[in-house]
Amino acid sequence: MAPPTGKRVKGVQIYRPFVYGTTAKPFDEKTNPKPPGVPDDHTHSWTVFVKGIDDVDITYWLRRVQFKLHESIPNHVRMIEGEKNKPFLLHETGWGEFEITIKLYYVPESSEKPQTLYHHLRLHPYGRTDEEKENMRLNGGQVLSWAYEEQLFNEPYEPFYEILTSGAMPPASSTPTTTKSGSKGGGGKSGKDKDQIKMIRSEGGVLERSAMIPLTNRPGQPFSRETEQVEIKKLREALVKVEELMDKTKEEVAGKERRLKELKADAGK
Ligand code: SLL
Repeated sequence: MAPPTGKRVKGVQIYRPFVYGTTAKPFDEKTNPKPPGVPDDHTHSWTVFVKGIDDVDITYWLRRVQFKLHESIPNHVRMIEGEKNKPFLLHETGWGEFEITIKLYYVPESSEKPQTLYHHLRLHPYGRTDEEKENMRLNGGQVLSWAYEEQLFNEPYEPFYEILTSGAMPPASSTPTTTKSGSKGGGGKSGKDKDQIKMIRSEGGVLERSAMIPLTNRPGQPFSRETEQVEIKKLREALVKVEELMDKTKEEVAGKERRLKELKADAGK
């Protein structure tokens, strides 16, 4: 961690969305043949990654990522250096699921300490329902376990603030702001930039160094406002169900209390 340079930008919080997780595929002669030299007991190939939402570059704030794998894997601690416009990723083969420790190292200008995430490598289809598991199986046999996360930089140092915001174009007026506080958003961009923003937004994409979430899902990009709305709808429906169950339980309790009263009254006769 480099010593801090400059002052902190007070009252400003900047967040940057990112995605991390694993993608696994069983070995199969036709669709995923086992490369030579892979041990007999290995059943899957898999990838663990950290990347920008919609695959935008994140190496301007994330310098390197350490993946700590299961100790049974040779050379199980791997450091991946950031390469512009490329995800931090690592390919492996194996037979079992385990927890991967993912340590994020930020660019030196940030003066931020590294942070650790934990992720369970999934090799086998999973889900709350059989339907969810089946959907996963249909996805070309691939098992995706991806998580959306937001990295928050609270009151970043001035040089880092410049890095974070230079090239982060201002969002169009109807879209979320680049900084959560919105106090310094790199304003005053030309009409041409705004047209570009509108165009990219209408296609559901996000801009380089922006904190925008895509509007819609596209192939290979499962995180968007659309997904969020679907999740919110599911939660609302679940809440209605819980309320119905609670009402039913209350009615049952009231019925039992009435019955108890009757029995007591009878016993007292
Ligand atoms: C399990 N607790 O029993 C877990 C451990 C370990 C997985 C899983 C080895 C790969 C290699 C491998 O897949 N280990 O030898 O390179 O399920």
